[in-house]
Amino acid sequence: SKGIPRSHPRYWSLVLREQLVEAWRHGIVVPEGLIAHGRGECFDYLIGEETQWFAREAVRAAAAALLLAQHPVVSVNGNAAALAAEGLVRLAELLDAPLEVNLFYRTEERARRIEKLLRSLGARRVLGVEDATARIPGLPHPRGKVSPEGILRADVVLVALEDGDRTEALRRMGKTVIAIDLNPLSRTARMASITIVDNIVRAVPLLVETVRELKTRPRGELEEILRNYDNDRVLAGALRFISERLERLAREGVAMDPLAA
Ligand code: PTJ
Repeated sequence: SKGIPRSHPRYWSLVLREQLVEAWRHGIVVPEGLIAHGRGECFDYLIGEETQWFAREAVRAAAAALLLAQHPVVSVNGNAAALAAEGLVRLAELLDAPLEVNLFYRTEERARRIEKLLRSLGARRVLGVEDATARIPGLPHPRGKVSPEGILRADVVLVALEDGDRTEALRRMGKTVIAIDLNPLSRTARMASITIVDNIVRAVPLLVETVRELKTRPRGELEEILRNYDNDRVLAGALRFISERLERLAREGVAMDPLAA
């Protein structure tokens, strides 16, 4: 990325920030999305900025649920479009599922821009822009707008960086909700059926790879993966991982000596 030296120890983190700011300039991300990302970064630090076992397990279950679904839908908001558009398009393609633009701070202009971005990456079906004529019960007007062909009738919905209210409303509608959220304490993380506690930039490529791997497996095997999956265990695992990691770091010491390096 422009101006960021590759040798910088926080190179990737700076690149992601630049990507989000760029997407904000293009009217894809809202300013609130920049703040939301900052909260995410904090949790990414705590999990060591790597995909841990609890995320791998959730990704496997998510892939199985998406492959078993009758009407899977990949929901896309501003941050998801800025950070993972390409992978989300590939995922929808593999699943033969529609993408749906679904925004918390909805404006028709931004919805159209996100659709355009997804189409430029090869997306065939993008719902939720011109056809958001249905409503999620219990949510205020712009936030509740969905496509009757997409989220409204979906049995499994993948959401990333979502707000807890909408996750809860989707669960109340009887849907399986798969969430990608770095914060294991967020309402979304706790409300979702399957919670992938990982950075969207790592989780989406891993999900694409896992769907590709499991796509040819018999339904029985996918059902078995889902049956053995326990989201409470995965969330508890994430919390325990963080607390044990912090304990260990505190014990071993984290201070750096600039002269020693
Ligand atoms: O584009 P819109 O209008 O739909 O708005 C998108 C935002 C993200 C602004 C909106 O959905 C929102 O306000 O979300 P919240 O309630 O801030 O929740 C976002 C969650 O995503 C928080 O729990 C963050 O910790 C988490 N998060 C932030 N960055 C990442 C992340 N999770 C995974 N990967 C990230 N890079």
